[in-house]
Amino acid sequence: MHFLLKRAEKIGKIVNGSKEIHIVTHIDADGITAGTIAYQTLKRLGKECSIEFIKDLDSDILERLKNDNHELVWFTDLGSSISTDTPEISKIITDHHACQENSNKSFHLNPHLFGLDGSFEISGAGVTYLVSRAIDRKNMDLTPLAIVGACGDLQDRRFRKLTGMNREILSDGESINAVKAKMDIRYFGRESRPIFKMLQFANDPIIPGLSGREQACVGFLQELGITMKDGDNWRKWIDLCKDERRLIISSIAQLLLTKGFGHKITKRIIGEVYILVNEQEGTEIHDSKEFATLLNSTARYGKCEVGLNVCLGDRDKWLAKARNLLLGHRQNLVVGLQFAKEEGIIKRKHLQFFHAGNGIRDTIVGIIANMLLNSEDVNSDLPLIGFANKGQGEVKVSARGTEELVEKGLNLSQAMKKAASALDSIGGGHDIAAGATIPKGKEEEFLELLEKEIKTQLSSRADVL
Ligand SMILES: [Mn+2]
Repeated sequence: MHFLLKRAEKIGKIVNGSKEIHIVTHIDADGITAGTIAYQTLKRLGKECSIEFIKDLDSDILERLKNDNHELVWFTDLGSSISTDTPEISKIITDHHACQENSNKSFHLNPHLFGLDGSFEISGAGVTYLVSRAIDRKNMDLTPLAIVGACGDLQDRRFRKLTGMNREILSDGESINAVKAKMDIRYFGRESRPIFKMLQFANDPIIPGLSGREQACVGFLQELGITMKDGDNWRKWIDLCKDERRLIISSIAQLLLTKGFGHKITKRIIGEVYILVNEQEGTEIHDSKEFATLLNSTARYGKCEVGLNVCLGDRDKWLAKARNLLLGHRQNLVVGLQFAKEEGIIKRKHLQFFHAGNGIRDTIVGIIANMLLNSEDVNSDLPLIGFANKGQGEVKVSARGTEELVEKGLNLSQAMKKAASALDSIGGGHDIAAGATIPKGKEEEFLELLEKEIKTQLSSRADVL
């Protein structure tokens, strides 16, 4: 048995031996699904339990948790940063963020402690699921949540499908017919967005001439003879017949190839998508990526309880609330993207950045940075850093890279952590996407520190090759 699974069993025993457990989880799709898996597991065991959602595990929160005197605190999708200290809190941790090797503690389940890569082989929801399954095989019905969590953290991106330990979780889900993997177009919105909208927001890969251009997408479909409406309803990708889908895919491929994008990028159009079999087709919760986005749009606006209730199975009032939040989120992204473009992206030698001030919420500046980096208007050769005011004299920093840059040695988690700690601040995350919170007014100093780190990362790898 994999050592990781042995650790999951050990942690399961700690859960079994406790009566009262408080869950602390991260506010994003992976965090909400991780928290829900833990919560369901405890409810089923008849434990007394509670849950809270937080942005970062800062010293104020730790201080409060110490005073709260819970019998056990279960940190999900966060906590790896505190595994070596805070003995005052009796805890278990199921996280996948980068951690120090000396945090090899029996209460900490983290892929990085077992030679696995937490940025794509398993998510916070995934490791939490392993503990849940170790406690009771019946909890295998929670696999859809683990898959949604992995997709929420873009773990299917690198190989255009889930790999590593995620694959084992997927096969659990398939074995009970709760999840189904299939090859299809990878663009977001297959199930719930009009086709021209799906194309307009296509970003991995971008479609030259179409991404970001609504009218061009409508024209493209008209030219191909695709009927866009069925009566009063916009047709979606899943409403198209096989020939129509094939025609669109081959036309996009042709566009990419004639613009010199090459086969490696062109084949990214197609990949595995994950269907939650028990949900209604054509809704935002039938496709794992769309489900993750729905959850993100509850979390980013401080409404995690909405996402939690949807994950717990509500398909009525809470789902309606989540859909409303999603509409608002889409609107904010459109406005935010426009704002960042107008503010302008400033290029330096080893990075590029924008400062949104109060123009973009700190909770979505990372998504905006990612969308910009993958858009036609922005050069993707340099990592992109976005700043947004957080209030209380703090600034949120979000850094996004590309797979190509990571292959060249970029590790934004390390770079952000180092630059932030030089300012007595906290930063970290994943190699391709990381964040930090710094004091307002220190932006230039931070950029200089970060640029130095990135330069070192990218040049040291070049020496080896
Ligand atoms: Mn996560």
